Amino acid sequence: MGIITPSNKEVTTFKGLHLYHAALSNCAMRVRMVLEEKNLPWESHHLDITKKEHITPEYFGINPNGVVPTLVHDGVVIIESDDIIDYIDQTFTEPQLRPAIEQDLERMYWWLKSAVEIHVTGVKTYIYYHKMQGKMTQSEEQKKAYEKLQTNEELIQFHRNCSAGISQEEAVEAEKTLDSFFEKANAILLDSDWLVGDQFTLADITWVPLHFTLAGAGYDFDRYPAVQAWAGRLRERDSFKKGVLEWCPTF
Ligand SMILES: N[C@@H](CCC(=O)N[C@@H](CS)C(=O)NCC(=O)O)C(=O)O
Repeated sequence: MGIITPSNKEVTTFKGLHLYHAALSNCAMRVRMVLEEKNLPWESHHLDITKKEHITPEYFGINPNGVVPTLVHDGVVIIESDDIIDYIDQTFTEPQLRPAIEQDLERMYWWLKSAVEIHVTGVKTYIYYHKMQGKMTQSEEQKKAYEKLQTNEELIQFHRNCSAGISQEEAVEAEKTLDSFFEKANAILLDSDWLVGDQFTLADITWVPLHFTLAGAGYDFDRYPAVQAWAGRLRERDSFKKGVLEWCPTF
């Protein structure tokens, strides 16, 4: 996905960095952390997703999936958190948040893509079941408005399912998916401070908001002590304090 042509042309006149985001969104936390790591000034367009502020024709005209985050840089619109953080790192190169070695770069992208791939079936399902039940339910009227704007079938199905109530079986499957990734992360982090090579990269920034929000939703990280130690190191960074905790002190 990455760069798109928005139907809402207003944003194409924007100058500088503008971020459409939500305080509690783990996808938005990644982007805020990267902006802080690079010390870049940015303008906030906050949308309270629990109040459905993102479900408007104006916002779907900027992000056709109607999700946060969306970055607008000098009128260029970028969607999908993994593509956004990659774009920022390639555009504003200091400090570099990617490894120099090709093989490590592939590993870094694997962690980025994996997080996006399991977002709905793993992360969102687990969090909505354990933490957000009731909070994101759409009324009949909201459902109609949403389905008129939304063309992404996976998201339509997810929100229908959410309003009907995510089942325990789905939540258990989501947990299994998450377990497989955190087991792998734990094995890597037993011998290394960071997920890829010996360098702090976009891979760590991608996954630490998942640790933060999943822990807040009751996911048991005590099974993964090396992951816990890694999250502790990340929590010490200013980018975590500013990009995550200042917006969302607790999840
Ligand atoms: N693949 C997208 C997922 C974005 C996403 O699902 N964002 C959530 C917050 S973390 C959202 O906007 N949820 C509101 C909704 O689904 O209506 C990305 O990585 O940017």
